[in-house]
Parts: sequence; structure tokens; C-alpha cells
Amino acid sequence: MKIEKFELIRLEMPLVRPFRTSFGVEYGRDVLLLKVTTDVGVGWGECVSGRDPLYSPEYVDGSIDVLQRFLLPRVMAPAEIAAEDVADLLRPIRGYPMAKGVIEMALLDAQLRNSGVSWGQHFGATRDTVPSGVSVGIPADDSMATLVEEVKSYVEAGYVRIKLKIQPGWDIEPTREIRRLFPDIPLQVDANQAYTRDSIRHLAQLDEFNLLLIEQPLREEDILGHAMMAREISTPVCLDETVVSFETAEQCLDLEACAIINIKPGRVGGYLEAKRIHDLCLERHIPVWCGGMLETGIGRAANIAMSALPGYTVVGDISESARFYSQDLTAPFVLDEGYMHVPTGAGLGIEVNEQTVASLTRSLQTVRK
Ligand code: OSB
Ligand code: MG
Repeated sequence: MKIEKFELIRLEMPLVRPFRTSFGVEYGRDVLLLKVTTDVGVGWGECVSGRDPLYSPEYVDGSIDVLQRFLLPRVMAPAEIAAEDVADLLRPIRGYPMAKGVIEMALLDAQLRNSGVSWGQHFGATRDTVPSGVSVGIPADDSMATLVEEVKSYVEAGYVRIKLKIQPGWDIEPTREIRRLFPDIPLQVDANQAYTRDSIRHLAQLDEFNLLLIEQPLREEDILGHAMMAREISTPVCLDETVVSFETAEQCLDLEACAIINIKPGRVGGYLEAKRIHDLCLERHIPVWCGGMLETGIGRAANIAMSALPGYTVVGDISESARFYSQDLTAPFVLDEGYMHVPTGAGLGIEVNEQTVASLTRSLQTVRK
């Protein structure tokens, strides 16, 4: 492919309700899209960095800066490029997996659209629908009634798995209450690094609730601490933030720091790296699932397709557009009896509504070759 230009499009997308985790509250998402124009057509990518560096060190202004200063110039240097070349070309630049991943995503979309191959076909999807789970934030008013109301609405909508966000002071009791009211629903919790090794005995109290997993209880760097916790509690430990690459995934498995991995393509530098981690886990019989980063329909399309790969045996954070947005940037993704349909069109298989994008755009920068 020959790149003609990149467009960095930054939008403000209001959330249908505030999303509160152990690291903060979000009222709207600061969305960064990357549109590439090439000699074979156009491609879209969605960068999953957040407004502030709270989930990971990367944040939207940082992603934009590193894209403009270092990443886009490097991918535009060769006369021709394929999506498969991007990771190696960008390896000398440290960090910024989300910014790197969005370049690869946009180029792969252009490439696949041109060859008539869907995201799912390209990566080896084996199913045409995937089960849908939903991540439930900590209530803005700290009230159990609010949590119960929200969970109830998702169960009624058909979600087949519920994930509760927890933090010190909001953990055992809310989980107990949701388990009491929904004795059979597949349930899991996510701490986003909010605990220390001193909390292992405390978190062992979750063992009685028959949870699918506990996600990222300790600091990102604390692989050993997770291995210690995994030995002391019966709830399976799942890692999210810790797994920033194939190599960290391999170390976590070798050290038995987790029994399950949440693969977020943006966090590991893109969908190709996500596929490598999937393959490793499949070979080692470690179940994986696809996490979410409040994606619009653009990122959601790709995540749904990845979730249809054979190793994704745990329900992902694959909710419908309306879970986060009243107006999506694509035709809305909707639940069909608890399942989402894997897009079948070429590339991401979605059409971006450019009018909606334009109406929500706060800044647009064009980088030409
Ligand atoms: O830890 O999984 C997480 C959202 C933003 C940042 C981190 C996380 C999340 C979620 C939302 O849990 C998942 C989704 O997009 O449905
Ligand atoms: Mg998580």
C-alpha cells in the first residue's frame, strides 16, 4: 500500500451514564480516530487511550503527540507499507501501544477492505455470533440500590455475564448482594489494581460467590504478587493491565500469576499482537476473553470479530452500543438474545457515519506524505 494521508480526528462522546472505576469517573469519552487514505482505499482505526493517564500511562494528548512527532513519520517513510510491517517499524519507539495499535488497525482495515476479507476471516474466527458481557461501574452515589437497578436492567436486556467494578470499601458486600439476587448469573469482578498484597485474605472472602474470575487486583508491575494471590484464593485470577505484550503474557503464564487473560488489543499494541497472545494461550489451554475500552462501533466491530476466535472461551466485555452511547459512529451494535453478530463485511465490516463524526469532532489534523 502507498499511504496518501492520515487524519487524526478527536471527538467528544457523551456517555449515557457516568462510568466509575477504582481509578476515576468518566462522564464522556475523549475518542481519537485515525483515518488513513491509501492508493487501495480508506481504513479506520480507533485509539483506546483515555483522556487522563489513569488506566494506563498512555492518554489521548500523549497518543496524538507521539503519533505526530514519531510514529506517523516512521510509517510514511517507506514508499510502500503493509499493516504487518507496522509493529517492527515502530519498535524503536518505546511505549505507546495504543497509538501504535491504531496505525496498524487503520492500515489493516484498508488492506482487508481492498481484498474483500473480513476482520474475522483474516484472524481465523470460528463462530458468527459471540456472547455478550457487560461491565458495571461503581455507582456514582455509592448506593447498593443504584447498583441493583443497573444490573437488573442489563440482565433484562439479555447480557449473559455481569462484571462488577470493585475497590476497597466496595467489594465483598456488593458482590454478595448481586450474587444473592442473581444466583445463577455468570459473575466476575475487576479491581483495576486497587489492592495490595496485604489484601489477599480480604479478597479471599469473594471465594464463596462462585465468581468466574477476579481481574487485576494488584498493581500492573506486581506479577509475583498475583502469583502469590493465585495460590491463596480459589477465585481464578485474571490479568488485564499487567499484560502489555506477548512477552509479559508468557511470563505471567510461566509464573502462574493468572489462570485467564483479558486481551485488550490496544493495550498490547494492536490486533496482530493480540492474536499472538491468543495463540499462545490456546496452546497452553489458558482461556482468554476480549476486554473493552468503551469503544465506539469502530473498535467494537474488531473486538467482536476477535472474540469469535477459538481461544476466546470466556465471555468478553462486548456490550451493545447503547450501553455507553445514545448515538454511535456506526450502525448501532445490538444484542440478539444475549449475543452479538460478528460483522461479515470486508475489513472492519462497518460503515462510519461521517456526518455523526463531523458533528462530534473537536479537532482534526491531517498529516500528508
Ligand atoms: O479494566 O476492563 C477495564 C473500561 C475502561 C478502562 C478499563 C476497563 C474498562 C471496562 C469497560 O471495564 C469495558 C467495556 O468497554 O465494556
Ligand atoms: Mg480490566
